[in-house]
Amino acid sequence: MSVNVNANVVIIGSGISGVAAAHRLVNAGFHRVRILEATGRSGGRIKTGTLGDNIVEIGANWIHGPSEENPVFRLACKYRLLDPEALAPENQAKDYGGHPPFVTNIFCSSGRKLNTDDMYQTLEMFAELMNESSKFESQGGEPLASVGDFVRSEVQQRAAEEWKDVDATTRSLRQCMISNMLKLECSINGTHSMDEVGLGAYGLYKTLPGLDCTFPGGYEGLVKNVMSELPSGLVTYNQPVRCVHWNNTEKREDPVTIECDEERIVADHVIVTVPLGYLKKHHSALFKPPLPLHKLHSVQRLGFGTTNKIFVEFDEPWWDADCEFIHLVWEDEDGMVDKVTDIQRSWIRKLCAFNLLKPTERYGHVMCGWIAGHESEYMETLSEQEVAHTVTQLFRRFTGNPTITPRRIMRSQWFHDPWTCGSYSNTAIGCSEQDLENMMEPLPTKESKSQPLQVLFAGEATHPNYFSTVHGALLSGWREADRLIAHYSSMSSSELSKSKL
Ligand code: 6YU
Repeated sequence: MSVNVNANVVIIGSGISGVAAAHRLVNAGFHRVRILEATGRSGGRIKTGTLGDNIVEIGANWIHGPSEENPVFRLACKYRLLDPEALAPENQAKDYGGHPPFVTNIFCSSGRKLNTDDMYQTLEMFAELMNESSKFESQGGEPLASVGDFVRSEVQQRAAEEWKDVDATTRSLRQCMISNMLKLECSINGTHSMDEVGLGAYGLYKTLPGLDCTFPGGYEGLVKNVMSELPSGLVTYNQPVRCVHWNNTEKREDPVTIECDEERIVADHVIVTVPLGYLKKHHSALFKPPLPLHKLHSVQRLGFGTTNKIFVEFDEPWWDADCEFIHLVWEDEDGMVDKVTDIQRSWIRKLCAFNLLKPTERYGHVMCGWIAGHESEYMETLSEQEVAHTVTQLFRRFTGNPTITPRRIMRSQWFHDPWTCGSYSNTAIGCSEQDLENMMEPLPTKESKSQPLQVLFAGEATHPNYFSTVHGALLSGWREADRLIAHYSSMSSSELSKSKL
């Protein structure tokens, strides 16, 4: 459809979902679209920075499942943003269910490097259990409440059989490896602990085929290219929205008023794309009247946790030449634990794994460390010097080299970002498909006789299967734009002339 639609649409947030919604609406002939963005930039959780001369991703890293079905991949191809390997048909066909295999080095807290083959069986068992965890959703039942409980219980049972000939030291080390893998899963899922991720709902997240790839020029290139196709001045920066007044029954012609610090903006429709972390914290101030209870409960039930990155650059590699991923395994953690008891003293234990930035010719010897949960949130409160000191001690311990010193260290701070309040969403215990449905439901709800589609909701936490990803966010923006487009397409010409055309 392309018509001249005069409806006044305001989008809150200039992350990928907001930008995608604006793009779709403008292309369909809506010419009164604007985005209000709290910060001074577009991209939100897509944020490219630098470490020395290197481009690094402070937020989203990979295209998860880069293949034809993935709209981020299609756009990245269109704008020529990818390396040739990412385009290779064989890479698009690879399907690893969200857990791509990396060439791995494993170091222990006593300063030893393990033979990865010795841990192969344990890593396989863990991968199998994660795969099994995702099956309960379609089976309609869950033997235990959380993914963490399931993994621990199954490892115990399977170890009794499969590890029965193994000596106590090896058995203990394998359990320590499970602790490490659980911590890594916390980072992947954006949760404090896998004990907080619901087992039955875990399978709601769907993966796409394709070997995860990165943007050599930075993920922000995607946002910039989409933005370049929008009219200039469409985004108002440094314009935080404080309150959305909807169901304005007195002035039917302007059902929504958006309150900013120094301006009140009227609109026919508003698309809210603020992160779930922001919604959890500010919903009561953000909506007048408040969100209906069922929607509010879904905002509260869905999980939204912190995953941060700590980039570390070394002068020389101390890992194998072909290594892509490094695990740091604490040898006193055989309780299959993914959280620390004394966060202030031991937060560093949660910094469990690092991926090496490749190719080395481009990045040098830079790795990206993953740290999730409350330990990660505490890390954000420390000074850069304190973080650098503790990270340096960690590497000295695990390499057994008392003088090794990183050249540079840089960390992200997503929890203390006031417009994000964490990293991404997850299906916490008690969540179901219905919560994601509720998240995307526009206001007023269907039962109401008031003017429809006053407040629409997009953003990663509103996608039923691709929540927590860039492609999920992008698709949610298109979905809500399409909802408005369909609304105006279905109006008769007399209705249209009376309303907004
Ligand atoms: C992906 C990846 N990736 C790592 C890290 C992070 C994220 N993601 P936005 O927040 O972008 O925009 C909202 C805007 O609203 C923003 O600009 C605000 O400033 C603004 N705003 C807020 N309040 C406002 C107000 N009041 N007024 C006005 N404006 C306001 N995704 O595909 N690949 O590698 C990663 C990663 C550290 C933090 C990621 C990744 C998530 C994406 O970044 C994120 O979903 C989208 O960018 C969100 O876009 P948006 O528009 O919705 O919001 C198997 C299995 C298990 C299941 N889980 C699997 C997890 C897989 C995901 N993993 C991701 C991991 C990494 C590494």
